[in-house]
Amino acid sequence: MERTWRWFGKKDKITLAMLKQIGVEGIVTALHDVPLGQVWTREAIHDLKSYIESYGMRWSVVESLPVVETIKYGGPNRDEQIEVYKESLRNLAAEDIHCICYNFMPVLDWARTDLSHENPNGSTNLYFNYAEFCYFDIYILQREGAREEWAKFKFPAGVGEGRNVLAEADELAKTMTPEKDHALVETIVIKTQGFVSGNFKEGDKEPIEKFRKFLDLYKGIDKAQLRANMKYFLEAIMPTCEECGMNMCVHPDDPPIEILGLPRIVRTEEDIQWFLDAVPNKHNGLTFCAGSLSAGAYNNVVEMARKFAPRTHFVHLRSCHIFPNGDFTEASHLGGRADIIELARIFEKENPNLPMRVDHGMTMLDDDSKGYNAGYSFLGRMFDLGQVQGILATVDRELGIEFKQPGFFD
Ligand code: DNO
Repeated sequence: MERTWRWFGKKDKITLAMLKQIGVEGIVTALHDVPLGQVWTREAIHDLKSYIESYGMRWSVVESLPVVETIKYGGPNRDEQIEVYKESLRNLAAEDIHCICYNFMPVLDWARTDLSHENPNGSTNLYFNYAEFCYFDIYILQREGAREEWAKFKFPAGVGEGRNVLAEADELAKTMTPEKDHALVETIVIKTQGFVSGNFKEGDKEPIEKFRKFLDLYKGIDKAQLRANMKYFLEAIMPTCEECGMNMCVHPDDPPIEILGLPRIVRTEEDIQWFLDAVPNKHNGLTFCAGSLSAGAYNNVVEMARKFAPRTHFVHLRSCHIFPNGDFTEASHLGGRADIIELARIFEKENPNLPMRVDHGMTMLDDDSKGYNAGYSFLGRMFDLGQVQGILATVDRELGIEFKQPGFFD
C-alpha cells in the first residue's frame, strides 16, 4: 500500500520535511481554510498540491471534502450544495487528485470522552467511556428523551455484561464540577471536531447551544431517511465521478454506535453492504477505517476487509481494544481487535498501490508539549508507521511483492 500521512496543511506543526524523513510517500489533506459549503477552487488546490510536490510527495487523498449538514438531513438547499460539491470534485480531478474521503455522520464527525487516557507504559491514547458520554448527553446537553434512551441502552453481546450506564452517569453527576463539565464539552465538541468538521471551532462561545441547533436539524430523520439522503447524494454525484475518474470513499461512523438519538448508517457489515448495493458504481466505495470498525464488538474486521476490499479505495490502519465493560481505547497497531497484519495481507493482495495511512497514534515522549491535534501526534504515529512498515515488508515478501522503503538506499 502507498504510505500516506494525514497532514493539516501549511499551518501543521508537523512539516513535510519531517514526513519525508520517515518514509511518507503520499499526503492526505484538505483545504482546511475554505469555509463549509464553498467551492474548492482549482487555484487553491493547485497551490497546495505544488507545495506538497515540492517536497517530493504527492497529494494522494482528500480527507475530507465535507458533506454539509443540509445534504445529510435533506435540507432545502441540498441540490445547490450538491452542485458546489460537484464543482470541487471537478477542480480536484483537474489537478489529478482522484480519491475523496468523506463521512455521512450527522452533526459529530467522531467522538471520544478522553483525549489523554494513560496507557500502562505512560504514553496516552484516546478513550471512549459510555458513562461519561451518557452524562454529557443527559446532564450537559439535556437532550429531550436522552434519559429514556439510555435506560434502554444495551451493549452488544460479549461486552458490558451487567453494566448500567445510566446509573453510572447518575453517580458521576454527583462528582462533576463546572470545570469538569467544561473539559468534557471541550473534548466532545471542540477538540475532536474543531480541526476536522467545520461545524465547531476553537473559541466557539456557546458550543452547547450550537450543538443543540445542529441536533434539531435531524428531528424526524430516522435511519431509513438518512440512507435515502445518502443514496440521493451519491446518485447525484456519480455521473461527475465517472466523468472525471473520482473515487468516493465514505468513512465509517466513529464510534460505530448510535449516539445522541441520531441515526448512523455506516457502522456494520450490513450498513456497508447496503450503501455499496444502493449505488452499485465502483466510484462509490469505502474508506476501510479498521479503527472505527474495530470499536464495534459486532464487527469482524478481517471478514469485512475480505468482503469489501474490492470496493475499498483508501485504508486507515488503526486498532481498538474494547474493555470487558464495553469502553474502548486505541490499541497498539500490533494489537487490539483489528488484526492489522491480516488486513495488510488482504489489502496488499488486492492492490499494492492502495493509499493507506496510520491513524490516531499514541501521544508519547514529548508529543504532549507540541499541541498537536487530538490523536494526530508525531512520534506516536511515526512509531505506528514504523510498525506498519515492518508488517508490509514481511507480508510483501510472503506475497512476492517488491517492497520499497522510501527514503533509503536499498
Ligand atoms: C478522525 C477522523 C475523521 C475522518 C472523517 C472523514 O480522526 O477519522 O475526522 O477524517 O470523518 O470524513
